[in-house]
Order: sequence, then structure tokens, then C-alpha cells
Amino acid sequence: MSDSVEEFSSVFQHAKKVVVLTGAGISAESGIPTFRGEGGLWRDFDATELATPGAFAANPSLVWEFYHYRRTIVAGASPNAGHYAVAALQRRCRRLGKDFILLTQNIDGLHAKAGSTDVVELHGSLWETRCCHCKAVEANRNMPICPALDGKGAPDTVHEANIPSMQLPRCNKCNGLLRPRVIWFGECLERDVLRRTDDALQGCDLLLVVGTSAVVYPAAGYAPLVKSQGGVVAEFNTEDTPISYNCRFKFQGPSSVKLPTALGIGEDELAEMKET
Ligand code: BV8
Ligand code: ZN
Repeated sequence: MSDSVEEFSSVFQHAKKVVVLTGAGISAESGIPTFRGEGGLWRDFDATELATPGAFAANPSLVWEFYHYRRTIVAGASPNAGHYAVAALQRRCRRLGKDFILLTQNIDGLHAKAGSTDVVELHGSLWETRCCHCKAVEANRNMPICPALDGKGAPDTVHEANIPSMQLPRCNKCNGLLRPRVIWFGECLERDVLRRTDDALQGCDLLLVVGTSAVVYPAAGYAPLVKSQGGVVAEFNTEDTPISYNCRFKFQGPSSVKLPTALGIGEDELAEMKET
């Protein structure tokens, strides 16, 4: 395993199809708690206990409090140098005639805010809803998303808001109960997302894996897949993960530092991305 920027740069020069896969770690330095690091708990719940259809069916008020809390955190967050480096990489690949696709497990929308385009949001978006009844999907950035959630969702209270269903977010079309348009554990990724991801990984010869614990499938299977087809995998993480042994490159440290350094993206180029 190497952390040589020169070696990585030479692999990048020869790459034809570059894919970037990101997880919660790339947004950590924007102040957004990761899932499995400290801050990953909300009240006494592990985030993964709330990100399930069963939790929502049992207590939609509690799950909406959780997502309202995350919307509140993300609404006040800005992209960091890691997000801007990914956006700059996409622009560089376009200029060099290389294919580039960004796959993110994050639902915070910070990649788009940093200037990345055609982002594949594997697990959906905090900023969209889906109607449980008529399945209508809508963008929704209202804060709060409904009056009853105003001031709710505090991570350090034991008092659940117990909002009656009719006061939770409701569909403009059929008045059905809305849910966040995110993929919960036990739910399949959307067909179009799976198609775009398969297309991305087909023939990928350089995969950058940034800020993910690599334990959630199907995303955790992408690095071994790319390696099995002869591609090079580079991991950017503060820790080792189950895919680290699979990676030809490991840049250990915060992605806001390691990504720009490994990609040779300087302050001025990052600042330029910030301006766009
Ligand atoms: C599926 C959306 C087919 C919501 C998320 C039993 C029943 C059902 C399914 C399963 C089952 N057993 C296994 C499965 C499959 C399951 C799964 O993988 N489970 C795991 C836990 C074993 N997967 C699914 O259910 C998927 N669907 O497989 O469909 C199917 C259907 C039915 C039955 C079987 C199969 C759906 C998975 C999507 C779940 N939704 N989120 C929401 O966000 O609220 S997943 C959730 O975890 C987030 O999306 C998050 O992105 C994702 C992964 O977490 P990470 O992003 O990696 O974040 P984490 O905190 O873990 O790690 C952060 C990393 O960053 C760390 O490594 C840290 O070191 C690093 N870091 C921190 N700071 C920095 C940093 N790195 C760099 N710089 C820093 N500064
Ligand atoms: Zn509806």
C-alpha cells in the first residue's frame, strides 16, 4: 500500500474512467456528525436504528424529529475543501477527456453545493420527500418542513414530540404522510441509481473511496469489485477500514487535507471552485 503522491499522480494521468465514492467522513469537517463516529448517536439511538422502514412505521414522529435535526444541521453547513477538491477533480477530468462519476452515500447535498454535477446520491436526499400514499417525490427545503417540527429534534432531550400523524409533513397532492426520500436499511436502492452505478463501475480504472467505513452494502462492495476488474483503488480516511487492505493507495488523514494534496489541487483552485 502506498501513500506516494507522485505514484498516485502517474496512475491518475493514465486513468480513463475515474469514480469517486464518498461517505459521511467527507462531510465531518463541515460539522455534520458521521454515523459511526462520536456524534453518531442521536438521543440514545444509533442512527441506523432510525434509518429503517420499521422505525418509521412504528413512530413516524420520532423519525421525522431525527431528520428534522439533520436538516437543521446541514442547512447551516458549508462544503469543505474535500468537497471542493472532488468538484475540481470532475472539472479536471472533463478537461483531460477522462470519464468521471461521483457516487455518494451522503444525503446532505454538499457535493452539489460545492459545484459537483450529476452526483449519484446512492441513499437519496435529505432535501426531498416521497409520499407514502401516492409515491409523489418532491424537493423540499422548507425549514421547518412543517410547523409541528419547529424547535423539535434536539439530540439531548428525552422528551419525544409525539406529533400526531396529521401534523407531520403531508403530501400536497393527496394529503398522504410524507417520508424523507432516503434509502433506509432493508430497502433497495432506486433502479435508476443502480443502473447509473453499474455503468460507472464498468471499466472504472481508478476508484477514490473517501470517508466511508465501508460496512454498508452495496457501496461497501464497490472497491473489491473495481480491484477484481484490474482497477486501482485509493482510500482517503482517518482510519483503517475493511477495504483498506484492498487499496493500492491509502492517504491517512482528514479528506479536506489529503484529497487536495494527493490531487495536486492548490488553494487558488479550491478558492476558484468556491466562487463558482
Ligand atoms: C440493500 C440513508 C437490498 C439514510 C443509509 C439485513 C436486512 C436488510 C439488509 C441487510 C441486512 N444485512 C445486510 C444488509 C444490507 C444492508 C447493509 O449493508 N447493512 C450493513 C449495516 C451490514 N444494506 C441495505 O439495507 C441497503 N439496501 O442492500 O438492498 C436488500 C434489501 C433487503 C434485504 C437485503 C438486501 C441500503 C443501505 C442504505 C442505508 N441507508 N443512509 C440516512 O442517511 O439517514 S446508510 C448510512 O450509512 C448512510 O447513508 C451512510 O452514508 C452510510 C455508510 O456510512 P458512512 O458514510 O461510511 O459513514 P460512517 O460514519 O460509517 O463512516 C465514516 C467514515 O469516515 C469512517 O471510516 C471515518 O473513519 C471516516 N472519517 C471521519 N472523519 C473523516 C473521515 N475520513 C476522512 N476525513 C475525515 N475528516
Ligand atoms: Zn401523495
